[in-house]
Amino acid sequence: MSLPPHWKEVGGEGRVHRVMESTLTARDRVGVQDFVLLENYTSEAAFIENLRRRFGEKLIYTYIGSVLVSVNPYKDLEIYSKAHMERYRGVSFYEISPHIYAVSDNTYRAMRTERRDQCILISGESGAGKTEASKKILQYYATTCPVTDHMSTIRDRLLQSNPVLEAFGNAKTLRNDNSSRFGKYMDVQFDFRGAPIGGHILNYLLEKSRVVHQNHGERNFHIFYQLLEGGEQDQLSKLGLERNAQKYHYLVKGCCPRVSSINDKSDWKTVRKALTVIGFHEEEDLLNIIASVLHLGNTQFGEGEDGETQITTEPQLTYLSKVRTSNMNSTSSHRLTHSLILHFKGRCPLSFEQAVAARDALAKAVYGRAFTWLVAKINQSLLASYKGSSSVIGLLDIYGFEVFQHNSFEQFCINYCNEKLQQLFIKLTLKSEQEEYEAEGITWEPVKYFDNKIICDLVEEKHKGFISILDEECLRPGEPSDISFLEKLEDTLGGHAHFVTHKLANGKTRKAVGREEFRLIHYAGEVNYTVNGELANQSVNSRTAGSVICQSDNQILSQCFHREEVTTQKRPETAATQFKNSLAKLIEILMSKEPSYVRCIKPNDAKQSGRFDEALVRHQVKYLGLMENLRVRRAGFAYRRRYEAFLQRYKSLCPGTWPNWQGRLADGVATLVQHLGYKPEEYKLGKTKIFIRFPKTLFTTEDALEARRPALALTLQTSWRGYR
Ligand code: AOV
Ligand code: MG
Repeated sequence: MSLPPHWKEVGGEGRVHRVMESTLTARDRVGVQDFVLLENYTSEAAFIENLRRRFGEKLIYTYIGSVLVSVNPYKDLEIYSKAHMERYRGVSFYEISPHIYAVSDNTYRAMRTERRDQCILISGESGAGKTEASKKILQYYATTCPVTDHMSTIRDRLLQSNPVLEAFGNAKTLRNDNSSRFGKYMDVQFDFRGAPIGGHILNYLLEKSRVVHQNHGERNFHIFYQLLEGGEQDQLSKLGLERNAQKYHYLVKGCCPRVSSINDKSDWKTVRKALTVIGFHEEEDLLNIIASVLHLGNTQFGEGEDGETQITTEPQLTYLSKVRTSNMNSTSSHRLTHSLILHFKGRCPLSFEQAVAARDALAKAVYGRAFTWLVAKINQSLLASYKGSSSVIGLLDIYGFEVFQHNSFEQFCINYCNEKLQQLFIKLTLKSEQEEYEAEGITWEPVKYFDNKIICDLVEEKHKGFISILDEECLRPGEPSDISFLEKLEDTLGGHAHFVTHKLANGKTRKAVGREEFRLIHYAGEVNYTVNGELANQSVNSRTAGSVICQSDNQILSQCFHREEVTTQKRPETAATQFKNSLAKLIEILMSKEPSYVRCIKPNDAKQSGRFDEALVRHQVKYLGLMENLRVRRAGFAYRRRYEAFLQRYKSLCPGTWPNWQGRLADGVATLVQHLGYKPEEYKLGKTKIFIRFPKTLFTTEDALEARRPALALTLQTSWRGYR
């Protein structure tokens, strides 16, 4: 088969030719591979049908302009080999089928050519494939970027940080056998040659409640089971542990010690190896902490002779005091007892329930701090020694919008985080569209969309936002109360279009919202949050326990609990304010970079391959804001293409431009589209690009191209992205 001469030129060195022949098969062209090409782009049904058809052909990736939509296949597809990675190197989006590697590569090239920091924001609900996507991106860079011997250490550490963080921060939930229970933002730093030279991780809101409680069918964090299954016998004996998860109260709440898809024993080996690669020397201290949490969980309380609360499980206490100080003595043991059973304020004895709560709070605090410490440790190992100019690509793998039967403070934070990210998405997408129109000298036509800023304000506005009210209630003298908090919320936020309680304006009650609940109308849907225990959670203060711990000989623990923090009289910031501040910082980081988006979708709730549950997908399409995204993308002009690329592709259709156009590119394109019969309302010519309003115009031109070259099985109708 002889190719039209101009095809060899495109992409240079015959790359496009090779790419087209080897990758775009008939199967690849099922549906449209860019949603902007959908004829009926406002139809949600057409959107879902396109996803479904492609998913049926194992085509899990589809674009909306520059956004990658990914549907979890729940099976290993043969599309992640080194050969696949090679295929995506240096190739434009529109030349090849959609892939996470295309996003990885485009981002990398944009960073290198424009010298601008990039970030890839991965979102989607639990189990949709966010973490897998972020790992694939990292693997792509690790494999395709140039590295020297010295840099291979950093590269390996970047890769190995994953198994460690997953062991400590992931757990089996009902939705995902390997669910990340923390948010993660990771910067990968590249030098001027494009080699990875360092990294930095920020972690967000670890779900600490899991340390002491798991819902039915769920587990605690993987690391506990890994240690018990994989740890050597003498190691376990030293830690006073038995090789049986059933023995530990903190591990049996979910009645699910084993998971068929998980091999704790081999995962333990992987984690140990990863810790070695990271250059970790505090393993003993770390194991001590894991063990101490398990011992804490087994610490029981009873009533003493005078009705006071006592610890009834002596062995645990002995062990715990050992953890803190290597030279065990009776004072330390005594102090810990006190920290557990005495209230730090006024030293009043704790009731049985309070002692249990204090114990659990201590376990959560210890684990949470150790996790943060671990992240800091990994960051040290990823610190670049290189001081020259560098650029970064940030990867954000953060929890998606969540709605459960009962939603608590943790869901509130997660959903608030999603509001902020949606806000960022709206700002940046609209901003970049608008900027491009302006740069090209084309009139910007405002796009209608729902701006969720109103909900962000509801949560975070100074003095009258949700978090301010929560802080005020927690900082008020006396015990904070859930009821008065709810009343205050009502006083301040009642009447807000996105805030609802059980009280109706006419004095009646709304059945759908309980008395201890409030409802937020998020951009993605309505969620009822239970206030019950909210404040207790917020003001739980493990200061007494902390003050004992900060004297510990355990290196990790003493670094985790700083003395000043536990001796200060000031109440610490509430968890909500801390979270708000860390989110604000995250948004600032993201705003300073050029974003790319990966939107992950979960096809069914059964973790099954080949099953596409339309209702479930529709729900996600809605709350990921995909239709909105498409609408914005299509609002003005569906496509834009640089003049040279447009001419290159279609010049054979017009005698005036074939075989080569000699004049100004813009004039060449004008000649070409005039010959093709484009109507004035169908297109606009900018400074460097042609903007085409409807896909149909383009399809007609594509059809004409194909009619001219029947031998070339090429349908850019499906692959043409027209972006950048
Ligand atoms: P998540 O990160 O989005 O959930 P994961 O990335 O952990 O979800 O994916 C869940 C599971 O789906 C994985 O363990 C894999 O078994 C499977 N999976 C995901 N993506 C792929 C893929 N591209 N190919 C094959 N299998 C895949 V959560 O962390 O729960 O929000 O908090
Ligand atoms: Mg995850």
